Amino acid sequence: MASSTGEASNDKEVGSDLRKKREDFEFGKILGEGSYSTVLLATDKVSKKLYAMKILSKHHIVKEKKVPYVKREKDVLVKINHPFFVKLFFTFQDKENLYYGLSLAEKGEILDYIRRVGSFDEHGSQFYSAEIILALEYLHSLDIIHRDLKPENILLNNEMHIQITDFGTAKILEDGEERANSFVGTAEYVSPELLQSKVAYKSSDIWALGCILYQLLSGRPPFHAPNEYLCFQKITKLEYMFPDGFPDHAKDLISKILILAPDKRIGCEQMGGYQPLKTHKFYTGIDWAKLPETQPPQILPYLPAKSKDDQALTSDYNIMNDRPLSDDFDERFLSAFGLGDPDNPLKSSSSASITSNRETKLERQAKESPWHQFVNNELIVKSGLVDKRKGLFSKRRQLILTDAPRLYYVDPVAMELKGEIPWNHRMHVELKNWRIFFVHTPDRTYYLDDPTGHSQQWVNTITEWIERARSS
Ligand code: 3S1
Repeated sequence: MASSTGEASNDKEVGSDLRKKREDFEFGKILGEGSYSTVLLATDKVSKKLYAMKILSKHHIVKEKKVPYVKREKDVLVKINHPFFVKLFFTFQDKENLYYGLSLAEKGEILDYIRRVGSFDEHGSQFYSAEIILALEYLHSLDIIHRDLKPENILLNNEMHIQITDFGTAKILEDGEERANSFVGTAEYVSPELLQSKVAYKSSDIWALGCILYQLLSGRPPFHAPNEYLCFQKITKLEYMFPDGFPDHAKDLISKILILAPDKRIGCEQMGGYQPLKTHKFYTGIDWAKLPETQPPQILPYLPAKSKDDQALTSDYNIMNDRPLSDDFDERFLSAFGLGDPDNPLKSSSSASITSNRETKLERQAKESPWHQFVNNELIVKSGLVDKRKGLFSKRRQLILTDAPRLYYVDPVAMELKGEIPWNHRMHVELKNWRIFFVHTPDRTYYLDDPTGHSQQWVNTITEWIERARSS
């Protein structure tokens, strides 16, 4: 393994004091874990500089026959010098491990931001996909194909610019070589040619970019499926759709990227390279040369406004959602007194009566409520159907508030508990209009739509329980 970094021998010959060693660093939290490596936060004890230290176990790499991939990654990292890629500052090794000192991407994965807000607005999607394009243009100019580009590998630095990482599966093309063999990347971003003939082209990375842009705007990748096999089937059949509300210029661009033939995709060499991609209408206003110095836009959710009568149910019970959030009709004072709600028998109970009759009510709830099975024997305070929105997609859910207090959501067709909005003392609820309300938690904002138009009642009741939980 000594030759894999080519530095152990150097160490002995020169006896250099400059070479860093494990003891020079204070190690902190885990930043990420892969199958063959762990990345730890590390502080240089002398300079106090922070790094992302990638540590690979020599024994494990040899045992799993990953030596060529480890070499590949280092070769690529050494070649790369561009603001949109993580930088390799130093390497060293000891008896057990290889160590790579990488730039720290303080803000983590772009994937976390997509999850947090659902999807990015047009400006944010334009900006971040433009940064990815510049990064790929640079990488491809070095004849390197990434082969596993995905939102988990697109990190953000403190200034919120991208830092692409993970070159373990990258391929450096030899002189005149146009394609690379064998490796298959992550299901949802993998190109059809990689699936079918196991060859990757530079335009296989552009395919992944198309998938990522689609995900930035809609919240999920275009070939999303319950398992890998179905995902691969969708890719080879080019089976994807744009949900309502998807911006027209982005649709046009993605349609020109997600093309089965690798030599027909916008941005590939045969189609004139990066120029046609960078001058596409979707990128109007982007100053490509100044991108690394441009202040990134604030990440805002994409909540396009549209007509009132939506609810186009698809076969898998997703609703292509395009409801107006800009409809700012405010019923804050109108519904402050509350209307009768047949689904919520306990609605008007005072705090005192809830506790005094709790056991009796629980017994009745166990007998009569179809939702009782999901709530761990807690008393249901309010429950009703809402559309739980993620990006441009939404799903019909039974939202259940209990006196724990907890907020559960259940798939009302499958009658399956799907999850829970984690209760947190720092959470708050925001009324948007008569149908839409937000539950803000430290990790995520939940966009909820009460199709009956009584969002105010949800806001009131949840707020009441937040305050009650806070004061007790
Ligand atoms: C393993 C799995 C590692 C995290 C942070 C997933 C890599 C990771 C990582 C950094 C890096 C991930 C690389 C360079 C970092 C991605 N700098 O800060 O979350």
